[in-house]
Parts: sequence; structure tokens; C-alpha cells
Amino acid sequence: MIYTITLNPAIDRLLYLEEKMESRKSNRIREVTYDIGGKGTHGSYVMSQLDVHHLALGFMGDMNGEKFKKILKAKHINDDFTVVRGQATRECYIIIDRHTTGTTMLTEKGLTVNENDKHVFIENLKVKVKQDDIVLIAGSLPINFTMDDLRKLIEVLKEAGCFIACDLSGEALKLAVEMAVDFIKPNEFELNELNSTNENTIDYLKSLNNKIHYIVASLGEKGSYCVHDKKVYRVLPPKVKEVNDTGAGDCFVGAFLSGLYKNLSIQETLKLASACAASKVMHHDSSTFSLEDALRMKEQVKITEI
Ligand code: TA6
Repeated sequence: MIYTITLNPAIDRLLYLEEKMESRKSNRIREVTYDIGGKGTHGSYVMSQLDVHHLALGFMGDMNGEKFKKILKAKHINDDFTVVRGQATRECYIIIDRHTTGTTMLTEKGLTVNENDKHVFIENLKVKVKQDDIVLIAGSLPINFTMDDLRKLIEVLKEAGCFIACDLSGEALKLAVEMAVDFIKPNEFELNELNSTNENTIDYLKSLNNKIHYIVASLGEKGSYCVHDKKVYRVLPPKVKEVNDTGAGDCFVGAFLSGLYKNLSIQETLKLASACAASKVMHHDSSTFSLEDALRMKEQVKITEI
């Protein structure tokens, strides 16, 4: 089973503009659609498409619970979110126009969790997670979920003996590294923050690999580096026409963990993840990708060991 933990999920509101967005002007919205938001839920969506036994966990607010659940259902995501009373799951706004590649994302802070909410969530996790499971913790933290809470969460998973994957940033990512989780996926900016002494990037990634089994350093459209078993792989994705890059990294992580779950080789896992992410950027919403296209593009992914 792969569990995804999205502590601060979102409902993504996609705003399609008539024209390029400009300040001091009324920017007309052509269309509004909704998608699931928050990094772990996107991973779950990929798992649902790849037929991987999965369950999405985290916190959700009861005030817009119906809307949130409806999107999860439409995306075939199995879930057992801890419901936070009197709170709403945040909305994030993704602004898309026909003239710009890349999108503008505006993210709300999210819900506030209290001590009881955190207790209920942790106890649920203790009952569920077993040694053979993979658990992904991804995305930002809700208000009042502290670094100590994150430490406790990782400790609970360590006690269960499962594979721990973290797609986190800032202090949360530093903590995941300190606690030697099994997988991290820093982007260039996050990697520079971690590599505080400016060591050569490849040497630094190799040194991280002494305690973290899988490191994927994502370079956006330029692909990624992956370090595993002291081997460094340069991964070049297929060239595609990008319409919305939101959620591409999440899609990569969901497919990568699915590859590990299915016992694929590291090369096959990287090809699958890279092709799914490439398909994602060709779609307008935050999570959709085409498995058919991904399976076709898999063979165009170039992997070299360096
Ligand atoms: O990566 C895309 C996405 O998951 C969006 O769906 C959006 O809701 C946002 O990121 C949330 O990011 P955050 O880091 O705030 O958890």
C-alpha cells in the first residue's frame, strides 16, 4: 500500500484568462474549473491511474468538505482524511492564459489544526501503516502544525519501519534530511538551500546518498538528477508542448513511488516518472496526465549514468 499524506491539501481553482494578465486592467476570466490541489493528493491520483493500492491521508476542513470529496471521487482517489471541524480546506488559484508558458499560482495558507486534530491523525496513522508500506509526506504544513509535530510524524513512521518519502521544502525538508528519510525531491532552489557550503552539486548529492536512499534533484523542464546506490543518473525528459507545469513534480513523485512499489528497476522507474510528468505539462489542470501518452513517451526519456 502507498499512503500519501497531504497535511495541507487544497482545492485548485483554475482561472483561464482571455488575455495575458496585466496590472491596472480588468483581466477577464474565460473559464473556471476545479482540480484537486496539494502535492500528496496529486501523487495519489497518479497511483490511481497506475493501479497502485493507495490511500490519501491528511487534514480536510468540514466547511467545504462536500466539494473537496467530490473532486477526490472524480479523480478516483481513495481517502481517509482527518476532518477538522469549523475549518475549510484552502483554495489555491492557478492563473492560465494562452500567451504565457508556465502559470501563476496563488496559494492560501490553509486550515488551522488543533491538538486533538493532530492526535486523531497520528493515532489513525499508527493503526494503518505497516513495514511493507510506502508513505509520502508532501506539500506545505497547515497552521499550527509545527516542526515538532512533523518530527513526531516521521518518528511514528520510522517505528512502523516503512519507506518514508518526503516532498517538502524549507525547514521541513531540512528536518527530513536530518532524520534520514528514504526519498527526497528538492528542486534547484531547495538544493542550494540544503547545500549551505556550496559543495559541488554532484558531490553533495552523493554525500546525501550516504543516509537517504533515493534523491531526485528536479531541474524543471531540464529534467533531473537521481542518486541511488551511489550511482548518479542524469534524466532528460521528452520534449513536449507545455500548457501548465503546475503539479508536474507531484506527478513525477507519484509515478516514481509507484515504480518502486511495482519493483521496477531504477531506470524503468525514472522513465515512467519522467514520461508521466511530461504528459502532465501538456494538460491544462493541475493533476491530469495521459497514461497512454506516458507509456508511449517513456522510450524517449534519456537516462545516462554519470
Ligand atoms: O504542486 C502543485 C500544487 O500541489 C497545487 O495543486 C497547489 O495547490 C499547491 O501545489 C500547493 O502547494 P503547497 O506547497 O502550498 O502545499
